[in-house]
Amino acid sequence: MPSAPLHLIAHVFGRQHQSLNGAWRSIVDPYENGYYDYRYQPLAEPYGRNKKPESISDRIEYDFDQSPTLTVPGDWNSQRLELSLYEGTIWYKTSFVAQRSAERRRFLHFGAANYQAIVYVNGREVGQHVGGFTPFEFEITELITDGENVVIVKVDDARHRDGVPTVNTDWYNFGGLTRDVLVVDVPRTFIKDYFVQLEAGSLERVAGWVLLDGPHAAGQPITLAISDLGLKLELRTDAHGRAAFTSKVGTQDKPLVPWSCAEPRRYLVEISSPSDKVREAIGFRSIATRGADLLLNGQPIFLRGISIHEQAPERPGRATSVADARKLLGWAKELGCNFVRLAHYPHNEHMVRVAEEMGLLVWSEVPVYWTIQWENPQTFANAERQITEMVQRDKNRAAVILWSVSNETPITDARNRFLERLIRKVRELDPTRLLTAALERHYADEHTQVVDDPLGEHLDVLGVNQYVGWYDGLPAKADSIVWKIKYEKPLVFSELGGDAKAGLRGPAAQRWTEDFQADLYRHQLEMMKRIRVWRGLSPWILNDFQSPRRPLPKIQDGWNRKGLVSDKGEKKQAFGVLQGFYAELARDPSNSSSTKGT
Ligand code: GCB
Repeated sequence: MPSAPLHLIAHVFGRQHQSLNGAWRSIVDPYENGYYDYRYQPLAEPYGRNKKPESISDRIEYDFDQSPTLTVPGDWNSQRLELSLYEGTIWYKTSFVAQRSAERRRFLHFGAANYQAIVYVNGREVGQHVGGFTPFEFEITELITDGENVVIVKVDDARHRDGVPTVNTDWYNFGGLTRDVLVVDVPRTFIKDYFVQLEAGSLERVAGWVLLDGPHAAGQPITLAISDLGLKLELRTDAHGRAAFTSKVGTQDKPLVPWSCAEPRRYLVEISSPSDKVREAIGFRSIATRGADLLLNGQPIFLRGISIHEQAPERPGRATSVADARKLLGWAKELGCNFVRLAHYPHNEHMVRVAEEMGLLVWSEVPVYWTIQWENPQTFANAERQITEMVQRDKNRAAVILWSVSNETPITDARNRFLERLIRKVRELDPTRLLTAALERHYADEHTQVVDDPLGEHLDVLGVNQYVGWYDGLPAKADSIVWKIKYEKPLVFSELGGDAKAGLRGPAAQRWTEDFQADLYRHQLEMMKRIRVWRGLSPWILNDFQSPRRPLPKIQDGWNRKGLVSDKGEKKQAFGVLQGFYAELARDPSNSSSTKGT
């Protein structure tokens, strides 16, 4: 079976395209009857063929056009009550009108489908994709017919022990075509991809490449211009259609204003080839470490963050739209954040683009979560592919400063080898950003927490999840904890926190109350201030999110309640505590890491 080609088209929303968002016909198929026969062999004519009876005696046992619809983008779970805990296959069908063209090529692009997709166009299988949170696309130029064209997708969100993530997570397994679907329309030879960023560690030089695809990709002239920076480069593609460059950027009259949280400046980059032209607003900034310091544009920065799941604000289901991104990230801004951890998988592209517009730095990660099969080569290939797609999609986003390879993974040799390979892969794909992972810590004695995970050696920034005061004792326990960090590297507490049911009040000692959560944050903040290498935090989490691991009636009811904002949009007391701390920090950054600490 063909799998989706690895190289994605850059900035699909900026290309000529037709959106396939909207109501798609759907067939729920728990036994995969539309794919396998009664001997469990793949059918010669799966539902993807979209067969219709040709005579009154024909027996066809499905009919997309009489079947109910599901909205795309969107998870199926929140759209129909009977699908709320459904895991398995649903078939989707839509159609679009097009004309064949000798000059144009068409690509069918999916923002994401959770978890596995098999795609058919006009009855032919065009390919498959595994991984629920990254984009994929197939060229369909030769399959287009004049008039109506039918797209059918088998989406299967069954969890697998060898998958990425594996069967066990603390988030809802939302299934379906959860992100935008587009038909992208490009010239025969077109600008497929480009990487335009500052050279690692530099504020003066841009470096990157442009990739042409098509019959005339080799030896072609390419112009790359950033007129607001007085830059115009004349390049030529090599035999592979690629043109690499490095150049000084900015002039005396037009100096580079780096992208920053206070001034998220972006520049219009225009790339043209003989047959194509693309434009995109791109920001330029540098990100580096020096000892335990994190430097944005050469200046030390403290990450005032919050973790976010792709949970829709104020309703069940996945966040899918620009409006959702604005709402979620608007809360982060209100909190006083300059940083968001987009957990635990790549979020939709709108989130990253809106974050960039708002001046929020981004940590982006892949769902290498808890207990992946470290020894399984297929599991590695799956993770590697997901991380490649994540980097490909967002490599030109100035907001993204950290790629994270994993979350709370148990230390073993096999795990270390797996993650070290993944790190090497990301560094090859993107030499400009920092690498991190959300690590665990352990106790050396009753009061000493130690971070000495061997993976730390290979990371630029240490992410550490810890729940002192929630899973680990009561909030006051934080007062006596001392931290020993093996590495002289910036430390970001990538998680901390506890559950509170919005509106539930009581003494601070009463678990599940807003008061308990607020008290926990106060103790946590004081503890973290004592750590010398502490350079940021992204507490768990911005808003309550759905998780089947959270059944407690009247309190959780299927929701992880560690949000600072409830599922109805109410802000809990702890929101104010963190907001107060961030306001203080923004006024006086020296309040973050005390030099007297451990
Ligand atoms: C964690 C996980 C996160 C969970 C959280 C919790 O350590 O990284 O996915 O949701 O704890 O609430 O327990």
